[in-house]
Amino acid sequence: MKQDDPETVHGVSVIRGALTTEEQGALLADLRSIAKVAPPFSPMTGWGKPMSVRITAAGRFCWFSDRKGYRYIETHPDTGQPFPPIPDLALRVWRAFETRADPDCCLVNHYRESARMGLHQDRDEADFGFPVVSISLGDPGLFRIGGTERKSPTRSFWLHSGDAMVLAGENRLAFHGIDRIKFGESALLAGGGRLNLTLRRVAKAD
Ligand SMILES: O=C(O)CCC(=O)C(=O)O
Ligand SMILES: [Mn+2]
Repeated sequence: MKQDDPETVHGVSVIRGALTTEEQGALLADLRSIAKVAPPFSPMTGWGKPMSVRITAAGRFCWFSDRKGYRYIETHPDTGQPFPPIPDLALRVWRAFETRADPDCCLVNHYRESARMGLHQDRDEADFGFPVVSISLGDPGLFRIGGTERKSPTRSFWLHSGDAMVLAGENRLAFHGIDRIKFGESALLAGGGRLNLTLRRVAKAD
């Protein structure tokens, strides 16, 4: 794992190739085990349409959305079971950025061919002093980031397999999303697609 100083891409800290190809394969295997016990699902948006991304999680919390709104849940919506532990490799990436406490949520997003994620803020966590750390696997995703208001100007850049990125400081509450992916460009996922892990601290750290 590469833990050297992150580079700044359009004002965002990114470690390009934080995970080696071998580590990406190992993390993918961990995610497959997670998906077996916590099957990915498509949360409903506020206006009753399913999101194009499928999600699952590891750790204590999983983000969830339905007509009642957004929140974190502690048991899988279909199985009723708690989520499996966060993979070690993902914890090691988090600790390269934040050592005061470990994350209690590792959200896993799966983008298939035409999936995207609209501009949003990550603001359902208790303490914005903790970062959101993202790890990308598989096909490149075009990441867009703006400011703390929806109408703030945005800029975008590609996130590639193995890249780690952190939303902290002035970027912690920045609007961001994924415009599209370059489906089939990476060989990591046999059928194509992109996986993104976001590590978060949802509950207040003791
Ligand atoms: O897929 C990504 O890179 C971003 C994911 C994201 O913003 C989220 O899950 O809140
Ligand atoms: Mn987000």
